[in-house]
Amino acid sequence: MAEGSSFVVVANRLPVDRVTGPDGETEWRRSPGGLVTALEPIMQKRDGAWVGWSGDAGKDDEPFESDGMHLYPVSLSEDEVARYYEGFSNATLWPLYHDCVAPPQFHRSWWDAYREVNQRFADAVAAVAAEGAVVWVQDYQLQLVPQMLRKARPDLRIGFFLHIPFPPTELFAQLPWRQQIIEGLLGADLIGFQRPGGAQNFLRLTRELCNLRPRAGAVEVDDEGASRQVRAEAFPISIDFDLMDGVAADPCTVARAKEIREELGSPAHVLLGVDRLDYTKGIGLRLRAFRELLEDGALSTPETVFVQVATPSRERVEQYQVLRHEIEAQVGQINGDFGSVGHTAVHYLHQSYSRQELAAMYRAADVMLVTPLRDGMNLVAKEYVAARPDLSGSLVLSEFAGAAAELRQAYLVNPHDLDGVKEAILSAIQVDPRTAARRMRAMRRHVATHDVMHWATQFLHALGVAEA
Ligand code: ADQ
Repeated sequence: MAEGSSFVVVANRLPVDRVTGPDGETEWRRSPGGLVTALEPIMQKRDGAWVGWSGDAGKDDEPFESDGMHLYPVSLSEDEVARYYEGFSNATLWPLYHDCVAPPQFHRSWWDAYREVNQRFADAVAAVAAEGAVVWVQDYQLQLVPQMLRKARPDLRIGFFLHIPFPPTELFAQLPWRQQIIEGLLGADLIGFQRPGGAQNFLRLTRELCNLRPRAGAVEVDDEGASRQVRAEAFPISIDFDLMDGVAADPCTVARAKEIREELGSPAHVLLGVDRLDYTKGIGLRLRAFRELLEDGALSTPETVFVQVATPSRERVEQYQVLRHEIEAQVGQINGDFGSVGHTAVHYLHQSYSRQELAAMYRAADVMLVTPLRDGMNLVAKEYVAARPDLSGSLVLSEFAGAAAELRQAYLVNPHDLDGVKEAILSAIQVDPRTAARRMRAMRRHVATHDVMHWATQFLHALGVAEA
């Protein structure tokens, strides 16, 4: 194969969104996100291609160019979106991989769609990858792609990165198709996880389900008589620190942060949560902790306000509709009990924001609450740290977020321990500015030196891409 790209990224979504203008014309706009930022230099240098779904069901788009990348849309029918994406990916794998904090649903027809769609992605990559190309497969929606691709194209070097946790073996064992998933992943040369525990869980499963003998972060597999090594390691993902730091330091952002505080009624303390509206993020527990602090009289309104940004997410999946009602009811009750005319206790914002507005919110908040029940990494925690160039502000962080392993100077909490969360919130509010600055400086130093470019480079080096 003479033509094709020597570097191919494959992810459920393309790194662009279709936007429709006022006259009905459509164009592609780059979606925000660290992944594409981190990969852009290498994509440009190596004539990179990105294979992914456009986000619209039933659309058959032609390949196109964007920012020096070749984009190859994979089409999905309405029915496939329902079974492969909303079903198997988001109602089976997502809860299963997040400690079953919601019950995973197992349906054979969802699995069939997952397999078929993974095959379509693998075929699309096989068609665009040059001889000996490097392919980087992203995330839980595409776990069968490495094996499917290796079958079609044994010449490729294949990496896989899982953005969410990889569960303990006892939970993973519930999956009726557990062996197929492990075998699917074993098609890769390198499998990246957010935390070392994920890699260990995976390697243990290769022994339990596939009778392999993992050793020292790797396992040998048999490829039609030839032995091949598969490595499993942790590569904690991160953010573009300089970008967030720069936006947050911009005088316009500083002015906007001041304005936000004024709009909130110039309270003494602003607490902030920013999450996709997802049951893994612990939004309900956090609201309960805040409510109890108001009930106890440890905090009061209007001196303290809580801003919760809950980004719309997976709105067609039933569990998410239920969650939205629950959170909105909780917010309504707190505001009914503790608000007054002109003063709201919880400002609940079910919207998306620009990077600059998010940075202004981060800068406006004295205490950032990141309390997931389980989270692969949690980039919001790292963004908050990057958005505090003046070293003020405190981070309350769940020990069940991958980020907790790096941001040790945060107020680490077990989100199930309501009293512990309440104590941490109070400590974070009452901390003296010098201690806060010391903690923030240490966290910023870590994120600045472990940014998303560092993550991509480490992964690609381990995969054997010399010039990454
Ligand atoms: P997510 O579960 O989506 O990611 P997270 O890591 O926090 O969680 O990333 C969310 C991103 O969305 C952040 O960059 C944040 O700024 C942005 N965002 C949130 N609300 C927004 C809003 N209202 N408007 C605009 N932007 C908003 C999954 C895993 C994580 C892992 C990441 C990356 O679940 O554990 O950290 O992938 O691997």
